[in-house]
Amino acid sequence: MTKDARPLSAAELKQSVEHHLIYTLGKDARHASAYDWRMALSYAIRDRIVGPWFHATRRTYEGQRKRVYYLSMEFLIGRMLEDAMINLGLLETCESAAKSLGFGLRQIIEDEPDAALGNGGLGRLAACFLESMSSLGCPAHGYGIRYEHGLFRQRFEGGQQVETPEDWLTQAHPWEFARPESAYEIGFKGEAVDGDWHPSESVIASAYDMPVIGWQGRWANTLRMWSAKPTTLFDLERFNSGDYAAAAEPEALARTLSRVLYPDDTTYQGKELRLKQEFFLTSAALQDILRRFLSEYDDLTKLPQKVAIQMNDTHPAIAGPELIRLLTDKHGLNWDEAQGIARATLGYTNHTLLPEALERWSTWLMGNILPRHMQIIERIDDDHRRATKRPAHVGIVRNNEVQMGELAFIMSHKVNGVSALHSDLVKKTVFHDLNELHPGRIINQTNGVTPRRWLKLANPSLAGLICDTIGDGWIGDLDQLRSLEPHAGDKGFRKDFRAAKRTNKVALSNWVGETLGVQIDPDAMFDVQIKRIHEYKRQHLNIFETIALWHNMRENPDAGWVPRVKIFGGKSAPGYAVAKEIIHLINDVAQVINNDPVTGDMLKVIYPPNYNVSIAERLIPAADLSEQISTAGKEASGTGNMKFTMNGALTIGTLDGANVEIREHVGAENFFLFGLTADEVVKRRRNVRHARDAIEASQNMQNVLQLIVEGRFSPTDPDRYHGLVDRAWNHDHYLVAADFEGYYTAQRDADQLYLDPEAWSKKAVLNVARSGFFSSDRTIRGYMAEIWGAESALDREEGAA
Ligand code: NBG
Repeated sequence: MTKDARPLSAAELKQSVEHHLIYTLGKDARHASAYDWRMALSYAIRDRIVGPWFHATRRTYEGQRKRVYYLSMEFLIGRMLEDAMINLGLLETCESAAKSLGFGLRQIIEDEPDAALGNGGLGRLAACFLESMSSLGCPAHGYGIRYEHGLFRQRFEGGQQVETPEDWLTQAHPWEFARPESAYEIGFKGEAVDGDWHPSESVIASAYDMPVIGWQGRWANTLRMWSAKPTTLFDLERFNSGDYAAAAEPEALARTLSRVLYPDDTTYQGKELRLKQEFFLTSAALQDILRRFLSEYDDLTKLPQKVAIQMNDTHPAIAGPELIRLLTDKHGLNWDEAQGIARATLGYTNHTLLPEALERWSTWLMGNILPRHMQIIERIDDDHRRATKRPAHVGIVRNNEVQMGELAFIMSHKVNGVSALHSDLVKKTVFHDLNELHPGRIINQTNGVTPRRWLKLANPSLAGLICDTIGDGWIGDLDQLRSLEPHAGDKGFRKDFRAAKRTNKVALSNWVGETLGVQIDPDAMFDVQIKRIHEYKRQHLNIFETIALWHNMRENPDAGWVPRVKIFGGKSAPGYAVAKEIIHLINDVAQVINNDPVTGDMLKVIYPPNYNVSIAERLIPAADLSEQISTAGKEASGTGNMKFTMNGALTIGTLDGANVEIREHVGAENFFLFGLTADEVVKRRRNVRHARDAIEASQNMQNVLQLIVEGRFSPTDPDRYHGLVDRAWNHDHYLVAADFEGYYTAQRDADQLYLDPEAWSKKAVLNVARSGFFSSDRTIRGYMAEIWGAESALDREEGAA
């Protein structure tokens, strides 16, 4: 712990909160609302972060450390107050200070808006990485966009998803520091002649910094987010002539750039504004990186020794051409030198193989928005063609489109996938040819999640039990969970473990009762699927199984069924009609099942709207069963799957993404496996009758489709799901039918095990004990050693890696 982060007493904290209430917020304690107390407490906590933050920056400069820059269009950070309190070790202090000030800490924590600057796994991974880089003392900056509106809010109307804008920034954001002095001009369009680009449009990227504090407050890095501002405030001449709308045009144009997060996840749309956002983030970050580098060193050829830049997916892939442009056009380096430096500095992480997600821009659009970059891209492509003698079908510019995956690959010294299976498929499929031309460039870094937020913060009852049993070393070194293994055989420990789970289940039941008005039984099995709604993730497989189970329960109500609560959470992209139909079906089915007196408490379906990080923090600790049921070969990794394992849920899943490694780690006997493998999926699809054959062989599947098609769940609109049922028979691209029976059987195996709480909890304990590998600390160490060549700036005695 640094001097600046010395322990703070509750009395000192109370004083600091009072001070901020009065002098920062200008509020009298007698009239303070929850919001005021939250802001005052946040400023008081923020004060404690500033010390370690300055210390880290100083240390990085003094040691001339290599710095890592993580470029990402998304950082799904969620709430920050509790996370900061926990990493500073101030949770108890805050509790007593809150008590003496007369407000409830929980209420204050939950008053904070959930910063939803991301869509799903990719954005949440970036947030876990930031936290781990700080916990490990890896000198790093995150670079992102300060979207005014994060991911839309989801409501259900008549069971259908309705989107409304999210507005986290309408309140002051206490964790950020505006840096108006860090501003860069970002140009678009215009003309490029002989390396001389004259943009016809431009905006200013203006920085906002958020400190990211690591575990035990030993180190803090910066998340720098760019907000777009106009180059000229408004056109005074037009204003004076009375044309107010035209006068405000420059401002409107700029604000649009950082106004909203694109709500698509694993789909690419080809919208001009999106390309502009990507360039806005990338150019601002690179200008800032070069400015910082040149403030310390004068030789740009040394850039790769002191700087590593990671591209989170292809979204910032314009970094290759932009870095070359800055090095040649602005700093006078020659082409070959610049290209070499850029490549040695850049790394690229691929997060998906779905063809609809691979970004490509028409050469017309690229040439129009970024004319100079289009020239550079063509030259990179020509150089690559000449240097590698590649086959004709390989290249960056193909079919009049710029392939961003190929561009990112060719401009990076390392390309990584996010799980062992995924990295293997990256080599065999999307980048097959480039992998042959550049053997060794593709490596794997299996994803991870931070145990500070996903175990200690989200699950205090289990975290407390673990600390009482093996101490608290696991929080900074998750492999230590191994020492829990012998306790799996200890009856007393298992009882405590079940009690911790039950505490979380009771809390969730209460919340569900209060917010959704549905009573659920905390002793039922809580079966949870939370993630974006997508056909490949197969929420429809889950709801089909629910329907089959309900039908069978009704046929034979006294067969000793294991009570279940099926819980869903997740948003669909607004334009994704099939995913929206699945949401509608889940809600329709819930309506019927939850009101059926025959099945009663034996089966409930719960779908809280507006799934986000905070809801995940409630659901995961309360889960018994984790649904990871994607079509094999489609889910690059998954990270929710890891959070469930860490929190003692058993997984029912396919051999997809990181499920494969989870199963290897926890043991095949502690995992409910079903379904086709990635290879089998490819083969099965060749049989055009695959769905028909599977349905004809499954009475369950026939019953399900029959119930749906006859309008059992949509009595006022019996035709509602004809399209869905037709697709199940005739266009089942994700092989729901082929995997259905295996899934149904695995579910019944889960029921059997649940009937024996001792056996179930033994397996659950082993899942926790063997989840150490899935810490994002391990992942970040891998990136540092194998991609970035970066070292921890913390000494061993300070708890470095
Ligand atoms: C997602 C994958 C997930 C993976 C996360 C983080 C995109 C493009 N990809 O499987 O679908 O866990 O990335 O790597 O969002």
